[in-house]
Amino acid sequence: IQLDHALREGLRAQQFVLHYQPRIDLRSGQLRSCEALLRWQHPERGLVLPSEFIGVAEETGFIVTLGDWVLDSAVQQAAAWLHAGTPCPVAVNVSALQFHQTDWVARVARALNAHALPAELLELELTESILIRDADEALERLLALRDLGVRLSLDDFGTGYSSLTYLKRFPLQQLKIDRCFIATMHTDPVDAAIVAAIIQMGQALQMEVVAEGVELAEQHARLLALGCDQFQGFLCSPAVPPEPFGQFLRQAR
Ligand code: G
Ligand code: G
Ligand code: MN
Ligand code: NA
Repeated sequence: IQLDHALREGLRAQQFVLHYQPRIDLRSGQLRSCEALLRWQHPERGLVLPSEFIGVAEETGFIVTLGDWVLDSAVQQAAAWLHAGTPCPVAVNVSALQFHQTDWVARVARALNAHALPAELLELELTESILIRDADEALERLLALRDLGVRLSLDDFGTGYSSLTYLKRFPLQQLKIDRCFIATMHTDPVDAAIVAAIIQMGQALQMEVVAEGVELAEQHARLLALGCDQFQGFLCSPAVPPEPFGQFLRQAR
């Protein structure tokens, strides 16, 4: 309860910021897009990571308000990059509670309209648990979001229920391999085989496959050999504040 109060105060006091982590094309090495990751700049506690507050925000329902702020901020930032001549698609993490708001699709459309951002520059990262809760409702929403032109990505793939049925059924354009598999793919042959299988399956379903948490050149080399499309991870860069990311974009041009 105390943390919930502090979170609400923090949002009012503009203590939340988005950092951006680059996503790189494995073959060309080019910057393709980025993921927006929420940080709380607490006056006393310093930079607080989502693992310390997302859970509580989900329990109290504050994640809906906070998630609206994240969506609007990320869309505003992507529009600013576009107008600066350095367009970069931005991916936003979506919580179950947000996704299940009855007017969720309208909220997404409103954010895009408010900042005049072309929908294809916004990507929504969903987890398997969101899709499994009410598959019919989820399908309906995903189709509406696809019709808006927003890109849809399945986050943390491999850790949840991983039903192949819904991979086929849902209009998803991207699959993100969870970093727990990437972390051990160069030492554990079973994890290496799982990563290879996920990449093959993504390709068969014509989905873009992204590897998360790539830290080592060896992981990068193996992913490239396996035909993975993109990677994200400390090997390239952690999530950074908007200004250095903007510099990144200008250099990448
Ligand atoms: O960088 P990292 O510690 O930021 O992120 C930790 C976790 O918090 C990730 O699993 C990520 O999905 C989640 N997360 C980060 N930013 C957001 C956000 O804006 N909304 C939601 N719902 N989750 C987020
Ligand atoms: O939404 P998701 O769970 O994918 O959030 C990404 C999380 O992974 C964030 O906490 C981000 O800071 C973290 N992350 C990104 N790249 C790396 C990496 O190379 N290594 C590790 N350990 N964590 C990473
Ligand atoms: Mn994510
Ligand atoms: Na996530």
